[in-house]
Amino acid sequence: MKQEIKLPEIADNVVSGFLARILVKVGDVIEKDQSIIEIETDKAATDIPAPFGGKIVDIKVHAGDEIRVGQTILIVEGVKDVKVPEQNATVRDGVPAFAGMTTLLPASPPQLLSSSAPHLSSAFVPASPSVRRFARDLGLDINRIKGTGPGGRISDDDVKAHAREVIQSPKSTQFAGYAEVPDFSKWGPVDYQPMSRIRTITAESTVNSWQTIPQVVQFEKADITELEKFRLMSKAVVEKAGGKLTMTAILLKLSAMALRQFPKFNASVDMKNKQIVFKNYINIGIAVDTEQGLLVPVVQDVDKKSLTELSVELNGIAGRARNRKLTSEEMQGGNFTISNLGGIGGTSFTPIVYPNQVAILGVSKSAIEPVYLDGEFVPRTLLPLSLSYDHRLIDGADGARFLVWMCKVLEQPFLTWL
Ligand code: CAO
Repeated sequence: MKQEIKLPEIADNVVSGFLARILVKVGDVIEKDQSIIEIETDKAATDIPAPFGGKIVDIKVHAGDEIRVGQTILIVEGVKDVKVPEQNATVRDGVPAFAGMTTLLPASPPQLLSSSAPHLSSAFVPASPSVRRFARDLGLDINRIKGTGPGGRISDDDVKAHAREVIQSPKSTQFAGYAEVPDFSKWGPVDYQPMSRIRTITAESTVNSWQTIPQVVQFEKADITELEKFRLMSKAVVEKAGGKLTMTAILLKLSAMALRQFPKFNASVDMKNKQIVFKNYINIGIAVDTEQGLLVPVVQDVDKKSLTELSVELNGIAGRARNRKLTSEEMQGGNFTISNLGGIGGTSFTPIVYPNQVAILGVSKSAIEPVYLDGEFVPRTLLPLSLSYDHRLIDGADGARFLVWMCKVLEQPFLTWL
């Protein structure tokens, strides 16, 4: 009696797979559960076992084929043990799998092979999971790689050859140029203005940051009711010294303390050398809004200066920024930045981390709000803060701890003296 062996279900919603190897040949006498073919999907390489034994009289598939569930693989004669249609399925990590199945993703969660897993398309690319992973690790699209193996199968060497092509292509070493914008005058009158140097630098630096730094923003409101009283009381002293005791000056002082307390925030990520650069000095950039655009001068050695000294220096650099009198040294070497938009308004915003820094503190406008304290609502002055940080180095819990610490000190500044 002749009997067909068909491709059984491999996993939920996987409708087909790539035939990597045929493990038997016509004339072989196979036993039930003997592996007959090796099939690969996006997530796993699987040996398909024979559901019954017998002599192989025909093989209906070829290496390199995409075969679908239910498609005939072999014809077997002299069939033994025909009542075993489930093909020795086992369950691994909650996922139905066959004996001999190799899950290629370490500690793969069950859903990887479940209904959320992508279906293999009819345009299935013949490449083993390890080759796919290799291409993915190099940032290459497997669909663009030409396979030189049987049936166009892609090997490691094909991936390497494609990588060499990409690296050597002029496009990868030369900037391809910005995209053309449409002719807006088709829809109404327009004026053209050349982009200033400051605008160009801001555009390039923010794009650099956006493309290279995975950013997360943490929000918090600090109760600065008591601090505001202190600020207003102490204003005159600072004014005598030629400064202005504003929230920015206070945050400068406080940020220096926070950077000492949380050194990760005073660091840079060096991906090229796979290292973190921890800095032992504390220089903080201050975003200054000028008529020409945004400038970010840097206050050096903030931790070594008093609040009065910082207020005077802040006044000086903000003035020089607005009068275009900053030196290039004053624009360099920042480890962290403060961007205070509270003098203008707004309840919150998400500042962008500067390249080569790992965090920036955004400050919005303080306002009196009702706060539930000791069983009643009382009016308190709250300062909204937003901390954007580089998730390559700083985890969510680090970000939350940093901002909570800052808020506590803003609420009770004397805590830092204890
Ligand atoms: N909430 C409420 N009021 C605030 C405040 C806040 N967060 N921050 C400042 N103010 C008040 C100040 O107390 C001051 O009030 P008075 O004139 O009544 O004293 C007023 O707003 C103006 O402050 P200032 O701008 O003179 O002083 P500052 O030291 O607080 O800020 C500077 C200096 C340079 C940070 C600010 O002038 C500036 O340029 N901010 C814009 C920053 C910016 O553009 N950021 C976006 C960059 S992109 O991320």
